[in-house]
Amino acid sequence: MSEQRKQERGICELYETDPERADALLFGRRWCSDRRGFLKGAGLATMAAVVGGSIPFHRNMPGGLIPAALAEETGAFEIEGKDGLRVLNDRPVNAETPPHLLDDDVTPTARHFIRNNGLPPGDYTPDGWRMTVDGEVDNPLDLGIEDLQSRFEVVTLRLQLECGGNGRAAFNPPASGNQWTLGAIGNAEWTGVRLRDVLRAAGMRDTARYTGHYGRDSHLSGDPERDAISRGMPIWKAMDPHTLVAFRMNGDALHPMNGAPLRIVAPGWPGSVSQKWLSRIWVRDRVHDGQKMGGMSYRVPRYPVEPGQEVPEEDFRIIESMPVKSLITSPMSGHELPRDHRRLEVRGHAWAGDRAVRAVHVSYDFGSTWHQAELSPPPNPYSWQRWRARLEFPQKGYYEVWARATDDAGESQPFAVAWNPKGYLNNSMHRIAVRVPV
Ligand SMILES: Nc1nc2c(c(=O)[nH]1)N[C@H]1C(S)=C(S)[C@@H](COP(=O)(O)O)O[C@H]1N2
Ligand SMILES: [Mo]
Repeated sequence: MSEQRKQERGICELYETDPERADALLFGRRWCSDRRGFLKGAGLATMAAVVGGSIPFHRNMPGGLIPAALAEETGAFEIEGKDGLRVLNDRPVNAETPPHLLDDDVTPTARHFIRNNGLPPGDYTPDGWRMTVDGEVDNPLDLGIEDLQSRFEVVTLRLQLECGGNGRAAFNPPASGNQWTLGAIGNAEWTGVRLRDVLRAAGMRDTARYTGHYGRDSHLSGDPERDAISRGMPIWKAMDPHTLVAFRMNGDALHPMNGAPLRIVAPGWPGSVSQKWLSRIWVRDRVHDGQKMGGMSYRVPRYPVEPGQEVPEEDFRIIESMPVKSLITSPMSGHELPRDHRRLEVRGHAWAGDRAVRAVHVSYDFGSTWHQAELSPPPNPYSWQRWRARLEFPQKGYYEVWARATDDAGESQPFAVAWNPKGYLNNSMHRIAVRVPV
């Protein structure tokens, strides 16, 4: 546990305690575009201008150091093909999208978050890539991407993918792991084949209960015997027609950090089920026991617990569907209305794991009154849904706009975080600040 904590320390935190190591880690990265080139040759005056003040101890600054002030800024570390993401960690790479950059109905690839547990494979070319299906099947398969395309129906769907730990940063007492705020969610358009069709072609036996997924990334330790992550799902979820083996993202090849050239997309469930860099599906006669299936990984207590409470491991259950949630994607928090304006369109998305969203309500008086938003149906099941509300503020002042979605089973988002030891499933309401000047 403490080892994992060390390895998963956020880069900003690392800058505070050990800037030289942070620096070394950053500069060792292949997937960083060469931002440091700009800083390396930069004189002290430029550096001071960038951080917004003179640097009294500049003589002590290690060469090539990216000032923490800059490191904390969105976009200070760039990942090729990604735009505006906030990098939480570089080893493994973890990056989330600020809510106002998630306004599109279809999340552009450049704005889809990244959650890596290990080190990506380095080779993402589709030619020669193979995936196997074995275990509780009569005809084990060994397929290339072209085989998938030619043997099975190819479908395109908009699918929500959210990390089980999205929102962890709000837990108190804090939970270890990536300190995601709001942006470990995306709704890209994925093209691939139905996992169901592949499993049928493999002649799945009656004894099949669960899938076990394997990818070509490696464990952080470098030990080839250990998997970075190997999770799975019950057969009924694998057989859902919206669970895909995907080879295209928004009409193009997958982004290397989003699992190129082949991945599972099991929408509505913790993102960890959606194996990237997919190489094997092991059909099992029992619940899979791969890396991060056991212990407290992607598990929550079976009953409500007090913040900070110790929960015995046998009282945990595997997370399945993610809970109902929404985001305000416009305006950005901190928005100030122009003078003499009182009206504002507020909009965003809502989603509900395996369920659909039935309603979204918005409040600007700290939850005293609620206004029903206009809500669009999903273009296909498992896509997030657009909502909009037109608000009129009664007078000048500071407001908070809160959004609360309700799913088709009547469950709504809570105001407070329902605490659990590993910081999963935080679906508390998103709120933004709005100022009405006059
Ligand atoms: N092979 C592999 N697959 C993986 C992971 C990983 O580290 N390795 N991370 C998982 C987790 S925890 C999440 S939330 C999603 C994130 O998908 P994304 O990085 O494309 O957003 O991928 C999942 N699939
Ligand atoms: Mo995740």
